[in-house]
Amino acid sequence: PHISTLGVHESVDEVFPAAVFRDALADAGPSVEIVDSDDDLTALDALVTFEYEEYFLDAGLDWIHSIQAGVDRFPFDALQERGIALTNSTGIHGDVVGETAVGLMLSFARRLHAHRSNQERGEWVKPAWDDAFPLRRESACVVGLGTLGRGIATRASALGMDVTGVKRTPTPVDGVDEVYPPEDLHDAIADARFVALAVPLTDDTEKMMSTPEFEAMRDDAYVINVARGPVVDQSALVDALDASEISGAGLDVFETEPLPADSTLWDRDEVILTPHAAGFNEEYYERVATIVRENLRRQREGESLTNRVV
Ligand code: NDP
Ligand code: 7N6
Repeated sequence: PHISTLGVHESVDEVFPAAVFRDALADAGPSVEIVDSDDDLTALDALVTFEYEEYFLDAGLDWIHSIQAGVDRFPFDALQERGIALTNSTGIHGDVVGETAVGLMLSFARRLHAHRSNQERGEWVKPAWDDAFPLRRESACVVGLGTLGRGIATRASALGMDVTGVKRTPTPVDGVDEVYPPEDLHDAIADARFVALAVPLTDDTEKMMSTPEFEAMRDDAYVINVARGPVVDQSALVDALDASEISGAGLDVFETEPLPADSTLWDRDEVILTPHAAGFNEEYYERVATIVRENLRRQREGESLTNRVV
């Protein structure tokens, strides 16, 4: 179908200004307009959005583009029934999320989070002699080896770490010494100092990290979650931290976001929380615009869409 009018849903403001994104697409072909949840979408052919709202389904759209890689909130069957194509933004976060995940590992190893907390109290406190450790020769297991997982694996490897990983098709991945299938998850995580989660949220991955997995992990290990909150059984994680089954956690995503004020995760020395910000960067809008521009070209030339999910 020919796309002559493209909407930009105001919810993209959560990640970048809608107007900056609209201007980046000014020469892309279609007329581009910012819409909000009160606007009638029926004049649009396609919509770029952060949130999913039910009224998108019956607006006669041909195509919805998600500015996130994770599209777990979209109803695939309902989109399919109405013939609405859904594309996502996988492919654009490997470097920044890789830097965030490995930054969390660096913080735990070099105690940066502890120093910052002491700074806020105006306290000069040295770490205990055996608190800090070198990352060289430590091991990381990266669960999910797509854009995010590879971004994490190459950076962990560059710091001298031994890297293993998990994915359903256990084919070799550069910089990853051994790739395990999901049924061998316990073997994969058992020796790792860091277990970094980078899978999409699906029926298979929901709560894939729960009590048995935390028990399988080393007592001095850290879990890093930059995937989706429900990939971790959050109450099992709290129990594992309380029981010292693992040492700590670096968490960018949570079962409920924003993380409720009464969550016991807020106030723990060995938990670093980031507000679903691992992917944030000043180039985000331009990276999404590149995918959208490419798909507009493909639509014009009758080619199949890239990053197509439905
Ligand atoms: P990709 O599709 O590139 O990678 C997903 C990887 O997960 C693939 O290697 C896939 O391999 C693997 N995988 C899928 N299912 C399973 C499973 N059941 N067990 C083990 N491995 C599995 O996606 P991205 O790397 O771009 O993003 C991954 C997810 O991370 C997104 O869906 C999103 O939820 C989240 N995300 C979070 C961000 C943040 O800001 N915190 C930013 C970007 C993404 P295979 O098919 O072989 O199993
Ligand atoms: C906005 C979050 C994704 O799935 O959740 C992330 O792509 C992006 C920076």
